[in-house]
Amino acid sequence: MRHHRLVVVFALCLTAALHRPVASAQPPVDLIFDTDIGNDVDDVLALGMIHALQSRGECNLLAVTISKDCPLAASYTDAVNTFYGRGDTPIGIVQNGVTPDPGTFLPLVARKKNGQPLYPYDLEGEQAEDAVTLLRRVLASRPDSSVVIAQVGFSTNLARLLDSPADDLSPLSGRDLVAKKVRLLSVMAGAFEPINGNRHLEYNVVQDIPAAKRLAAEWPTEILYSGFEIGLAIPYPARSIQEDYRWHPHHILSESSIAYMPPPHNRPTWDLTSVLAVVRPSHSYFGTSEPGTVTVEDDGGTRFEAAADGRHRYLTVDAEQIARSTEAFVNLCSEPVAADAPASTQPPADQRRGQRQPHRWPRLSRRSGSHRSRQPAGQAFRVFYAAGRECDLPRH
Ligand SMILES: [Ca+2]
Ligand SMILES: [Ca+2]
Repeated sequence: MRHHRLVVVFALCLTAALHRPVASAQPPVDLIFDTDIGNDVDDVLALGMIHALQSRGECNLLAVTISKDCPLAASYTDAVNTFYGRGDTPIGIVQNGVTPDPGTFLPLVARKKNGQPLYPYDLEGEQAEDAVTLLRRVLASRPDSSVVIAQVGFSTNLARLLDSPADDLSPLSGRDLVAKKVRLLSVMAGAFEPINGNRHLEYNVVQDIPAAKRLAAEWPTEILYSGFEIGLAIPYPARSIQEDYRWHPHHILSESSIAYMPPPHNRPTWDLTSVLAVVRPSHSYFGTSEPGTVTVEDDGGTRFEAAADGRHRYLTVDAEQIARSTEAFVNLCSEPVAADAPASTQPPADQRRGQRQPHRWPRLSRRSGSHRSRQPAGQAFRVFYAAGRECDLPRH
């Protein structure tokens, strides 16, 4: 009898373990994602990867703040968060910022199928909170030295945060609030190697040089820079975009990638590197430089000078690390949404009909024929891309 009970308890524990995300040995990283989402698609893959890491218990997305001054970017971000079952994630957006054009894939949020939105959201961009206000509110609510920020766009929001005065959210100035609450800032910006033999003026810096200069000079915590050369060395495989997302008939990551730049195209993983490096620091996906100081020059160039007491480092990567980080990016970005995600992330009802497990995504099956064999390679994406051709071609 006692033996029987033990078996039952063991079976229940095993069942529970199989149906819960694998918890990391480390506590989840409290993360703020500051992004220029809409300008290039690596921001989107990075946000999807954050959600996969959160589902695995490795991070906790506190807020998304947007440095691209386009209201549609806030709605699109809400749609991505909703796709992953986290539509209540706070979103803030820059006021009077740069790059206001909607670009190529933000307009996907308007797409409908059978009269229903393909990517539901409930945040109209004009209603999004001011990014600096949201940053102050979130930081003030968190334990000291606990928050990690990944900035993968312009430095506009974080430079303004430094300048923000005490208010009813916190008695601290922005600079003091950051010094108290932020543990680490991870930044995709700059270049710390020549690119094709030339000094490279990196986009995220060039779009708001004064803000990038102030961030480098005045930000009070350690900064980990991912230079242009790191993401460039780790291309996200086009094969993955074309094949690994078919568990969903309209996956927002793959369809945004295709709207941005039609495959086959191995897009660099710039923004993904800044996230993975700080959520999984113990995995050695990257190396780091010695400590030093980054200076942003008047034309947007970045210069690093080693110094034992410097607060800055930059990422390095070797061939073995490129192979391992690529594998991690592909697996995390394309990982199916947890089966217990809210209904908003499920496929439309007409696509669920006839499935034996209506609350689960369609899964690839070797025995019954894979998605690929039932659906000729690339067909679903080509059909959708044809429907989305009013989108502009990529600008760079
Ligand atoms: Ca929402
Ligand atoms: Ca970006």
